Amino acid sequence: MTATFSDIAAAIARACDIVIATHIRPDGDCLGSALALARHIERLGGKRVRIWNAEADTAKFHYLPGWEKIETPLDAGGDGRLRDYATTPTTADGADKRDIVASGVAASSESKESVPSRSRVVGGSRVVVFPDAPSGAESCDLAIALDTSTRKRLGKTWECIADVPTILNIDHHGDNSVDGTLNYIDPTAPATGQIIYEFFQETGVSIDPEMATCLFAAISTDTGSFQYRGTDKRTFLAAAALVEAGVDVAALSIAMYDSQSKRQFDLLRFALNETRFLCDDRFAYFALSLADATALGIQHDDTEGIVDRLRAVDSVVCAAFFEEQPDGCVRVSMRSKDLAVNVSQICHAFGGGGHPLAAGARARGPLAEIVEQFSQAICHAISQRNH
Ligand SMILES: [Mn+2]
Repeated sequence: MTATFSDIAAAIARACDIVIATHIRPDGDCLGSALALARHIERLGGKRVRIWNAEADTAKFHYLPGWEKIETPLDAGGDGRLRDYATTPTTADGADKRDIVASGVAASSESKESVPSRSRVVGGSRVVVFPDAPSGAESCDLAIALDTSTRKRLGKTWECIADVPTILNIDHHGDNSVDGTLNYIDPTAPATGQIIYEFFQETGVSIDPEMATCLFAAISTDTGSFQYRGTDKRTFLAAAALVEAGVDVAALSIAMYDSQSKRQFDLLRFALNETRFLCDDRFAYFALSLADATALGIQHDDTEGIVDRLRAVDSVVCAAFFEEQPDGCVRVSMRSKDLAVNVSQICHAFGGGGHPLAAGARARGPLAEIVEQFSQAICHAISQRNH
């Protein structure tokens, strides 16, 4: 069902135990939006609210007030470990029995414990009991997915919230397919942070400096610092109101944009050397093999933003970054400057998606083959554009 802001407010008002779910490869938009919304819910009082992300390391978002509250879904203890969540076959009586298997060196006696089916009836209504609950009494009656266009993008978090009675899906991706109980999708918003800001504004929520900082960061990071298409008067009005509410723009901007590691700089230097141009310099791409990533000592998320550098060349209409993954997949990240070259459509053909001018996919196959397949599709789209 399509939701209005008052539906969202009512769903939050009704709920007692709320989980905010954010996507894998988290960005400033999903985490900033989640933290601002969580703070609002906390201020309402009488509710429990948690923010979940399936990836353990969100420390680079330390500039978002409250970032340390972000948890991995099966690790509410906050020790930073990400646990694998293995599903065992359904039992004869239909109950779904699951094991939690701790991964890595920290595996201990608790590493394999049976947990009951997560869905049960409490006080006449169905709630979900999470397997991480020490007493088994922990429950959740509202899950809010933010900035996430597909269930898959939530990673393991989706498995944990799938049975929650009400799933509220708030996003700005036009191709959102999460299909929650309540859906608020606004593709005209350049960031989920702007939707959350407008929700606060229209439902009379006062925005404190911490919430303002989170939302400003969300909007700034998703609009390429107020540059991308979709950034309009509405965006600047939101930004102005957030600055008025207490954002320290200069300090926040340094934390967001002028704090890359030397390792990331080395990767950029390598990327600039290795970038290839095709299609009369209108398509630029950089392909990073696992061997080169290892040699450079690349860590999770170091590659963020590389593709944007390739787009900065004046002749380039479309830029792509290919990253070989340890699991045999290639992660593809694409940017376009022209709506006639719709990278979301191209990525869809390979099982991915996103926005018309910024999209991604994961394709299985050798790096060189994937590069070739995408390059053909992109060059075809670029050449069609001129006819
Ligand atoms: Mn976003």
